[in-house]
Amino acid sequence: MISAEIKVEMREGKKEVSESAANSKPDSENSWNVYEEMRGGCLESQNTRKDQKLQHSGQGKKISRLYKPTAVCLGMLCVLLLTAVTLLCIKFTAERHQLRTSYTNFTVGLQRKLSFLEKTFQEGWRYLNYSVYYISTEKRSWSESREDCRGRGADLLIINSREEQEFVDSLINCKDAAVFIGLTDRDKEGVWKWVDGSALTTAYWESGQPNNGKWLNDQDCVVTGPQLGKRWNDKPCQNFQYWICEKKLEDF
Ligand SMILES: [Ca+2]
Ligand SMILES: [Ca+2]
Repeated sequence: MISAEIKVEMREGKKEVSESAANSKPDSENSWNVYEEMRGGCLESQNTRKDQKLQHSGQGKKISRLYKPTAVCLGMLCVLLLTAVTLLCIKFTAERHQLRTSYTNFTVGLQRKLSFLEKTFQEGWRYLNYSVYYISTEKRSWSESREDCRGRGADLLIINSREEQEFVDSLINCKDAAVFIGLTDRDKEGVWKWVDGSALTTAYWESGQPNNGKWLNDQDCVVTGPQLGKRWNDKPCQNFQYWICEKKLEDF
């Protein structure tokens, strides 16, 4: 009995083995499948990398296209900045040169004026309101007096204000005499004009003057002096008098 059961089990076992063998494939076939799967994976991987490379290449071209105008703009900006800086440098240099020239001219002018004032003060000129005044130390006719003033780069005094009149009075005081000024009616009697051609507007005549005297000559030239009360008197131009010159500082 027992041996019969064993036989049955052996037959069944053999059958299972044969079925199992029939169901199972050979190892070479499995290896091929694995190879095919790996190859497919590699190809897929290669294709993916190729696609990525193409994508990167496309992005690179896009970036390159964006960089070109940016680079051109930056280049133009650099050129503009360089031009602006150059122009500013040129302008700054020109202005500095102009400023230096102006400063030099101002300094030279100031030194010249200071030298002039020093020299004129030494010669006896006195200063008031951008004018200097000189009273002669000798007496001459009106024409000779004017000639002397012109030789000094000046002219006979023109009185424009009471302040100037009083200043001149203070200068004349020590002379104890009247001095010729630049006022005359030689061209037309009674029409008084200053030596610069301007008409008389404000006068400081002594009482009773001008009277055109007429003892020997017409009185056509004016003198002023503190001893004359209201200061001015017309005198013969041929008379010998001290005189006063005026030089405006704007003239030198
Ligand atoms: Ca006269
Ligand atoms: Ca007179």
